[in-house]
Amino acid sequence: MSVSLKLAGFAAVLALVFGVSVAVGKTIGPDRDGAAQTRAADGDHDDMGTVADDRHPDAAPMAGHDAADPVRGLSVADEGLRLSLAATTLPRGTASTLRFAIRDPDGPVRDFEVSHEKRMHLIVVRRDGTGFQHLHPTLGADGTWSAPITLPDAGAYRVFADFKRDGRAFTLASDLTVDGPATYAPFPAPSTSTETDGYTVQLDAAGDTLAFAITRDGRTIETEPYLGAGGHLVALREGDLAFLHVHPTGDGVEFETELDKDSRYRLYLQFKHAGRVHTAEFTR
Ligand SMILES: [Cu+2]
Repeated sequence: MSVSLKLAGFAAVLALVFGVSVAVGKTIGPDRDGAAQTRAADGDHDDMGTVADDRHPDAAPMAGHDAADPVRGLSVADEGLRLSLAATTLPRGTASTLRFAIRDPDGPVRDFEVSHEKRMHLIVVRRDGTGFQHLHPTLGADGTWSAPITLPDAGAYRVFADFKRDGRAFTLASDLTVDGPATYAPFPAPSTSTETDGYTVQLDAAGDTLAFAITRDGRTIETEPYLGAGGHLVALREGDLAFLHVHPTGDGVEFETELDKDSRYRLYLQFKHAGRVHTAEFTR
């Protein structure tokens, strides 16, 4: 499978960043051509044509753990839909607006389904796993999604659009750059405990099950419903930022995952308590 020069260059940068070789068989390239030229008819789509063929229409919303397609977020286009960023660079440290559309061959798509209380979930994270943001953009009449965003650090970011349409869950991703000097670090060392906003979050991993215990001032807290679940877990794989968005198996914060045993992941657990959403990060 041929890869464009810029993709090869991009892969080289990734290899530098993460110190690992990068699989380039799938399209993970920057969407630098701009909105005007983005059409699902180009090579990206063909590359991915077989991935989702067996995805069942009744698949669970945003089913990152869908057995048919456990790895998501490596492609800018899939099944005729393309994530098209209005701009591929944003200024550093200033309030700005991230605009994008999901396009099919006829133009911007507007008929999204509500999944976990929203029609679009947008994850923005720097390539080294820092700066995680989970946003809920608003859809304009012309099919353009927009979300206010501030990116304090320069660097290469990954933008994941997580949505559902025609009963199918999609995670399309594209690259976004914030110009300026950037220093990247590998994922932090694996840990089973972290602090966030005064909460202590413990990770108890057993096989494919990831259970979290959340305490504040030494007392266990029960999470409040957040987007229709007791918690949300996003896992990003080191090396290619393959994306998993997992929802709890029950009311609590316990998740069934299909993490690749030989890879490291950055985990982002989001939970709501006392009316606010908190994010706890782990390396697994
Ligand atoms: Cu969301």
